[in-house]
Amino acid sequence: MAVATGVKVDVERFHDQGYLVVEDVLDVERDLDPVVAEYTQLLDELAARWHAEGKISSTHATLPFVQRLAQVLTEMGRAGYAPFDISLPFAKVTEETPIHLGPATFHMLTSPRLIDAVEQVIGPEILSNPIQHVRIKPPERLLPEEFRNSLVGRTDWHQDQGVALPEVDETDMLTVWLPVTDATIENGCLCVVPQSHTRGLVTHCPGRAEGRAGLHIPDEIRGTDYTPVPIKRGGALFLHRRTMHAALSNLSDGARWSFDLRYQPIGQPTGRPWFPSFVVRSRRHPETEVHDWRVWADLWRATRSRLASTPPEGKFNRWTGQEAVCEVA
Ligand SMILES: O=C(O)CCC(=O)C(=O)O
Ligand SMILES: [Fe+2]
Repeated sequence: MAVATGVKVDVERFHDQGYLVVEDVLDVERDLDPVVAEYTQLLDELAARWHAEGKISSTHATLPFVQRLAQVLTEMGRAGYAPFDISLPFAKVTEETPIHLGPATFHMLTSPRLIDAVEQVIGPEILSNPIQHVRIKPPERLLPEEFRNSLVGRTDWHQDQGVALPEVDETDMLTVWLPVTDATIENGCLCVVPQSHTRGLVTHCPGRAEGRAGLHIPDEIRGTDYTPVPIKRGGALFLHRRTMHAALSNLSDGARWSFDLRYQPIGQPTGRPWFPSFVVRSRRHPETEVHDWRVWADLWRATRSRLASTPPEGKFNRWTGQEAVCEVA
């Protein structure tokens, strides 16, 4: 149902707790259904192409979306997920590296009602930060072990500040997590440690310890208390950049599908300087706002070309694995 009035964000509670559920920030029919349609078509096209190329045994066209995705990914391996994501990898980018850049996704990212809510937290000069992902997680039991990573499987404990470069430390980067399907405890909603944003940046360790799929906060640092945050589609979870969070496994029979997006005041560094950002809203310079999805798509394509010839130098995060707590983990 379309809601005409604006969303009131409890900014005080956000700053106190480090996270906030904002309900009905998107219109399900206008903002989310087109995204589902866009991805359904994408999966259809990819399955047809990969089948024609002999890479998969069937187009699996009779399966419902998420079972079809699981089947296609099982046959394609990890590379099969790349065309769905809305970001590029850190390394080995070529002119052919896939990325999803569709109009419905752009419209969701720039939905005025969502940006009105974001504005209440970070002010009216708003940049879209390029640290952004789609996570379409099929039931865990349908995927092989190699997919136990945070895009398709469960997500380990981290602070978003901890997975970006130090340039992001003094910014007001806000994480906006949007469920496309209702997020429940069973299907792998996010969990947060309330008020953990007040503890400063904590050590993250590379994923060498058993059962870890990537950078994570060791349990000794995190402690044991956390809160699962189920959210209905149309709502959003706002996260402070230092709030510790993770996602449970998808133990349901359906999809656990979300986008995570980030916004920050214009002029602040993004933490991934080699990727493109753009102005979503500027009261001061409205002429700089990007409203055409093709402009956004071209920004990423131009970035891809640049990275194909000049890969980013240096490290992609600040951790070495030599931190004392990591060696005992
Ligand atoms: O959805 C997930 O599994 C992880 C999301 C996340 O870490 C984020 O939104 O920052
Ligand atoms: Fe995160």
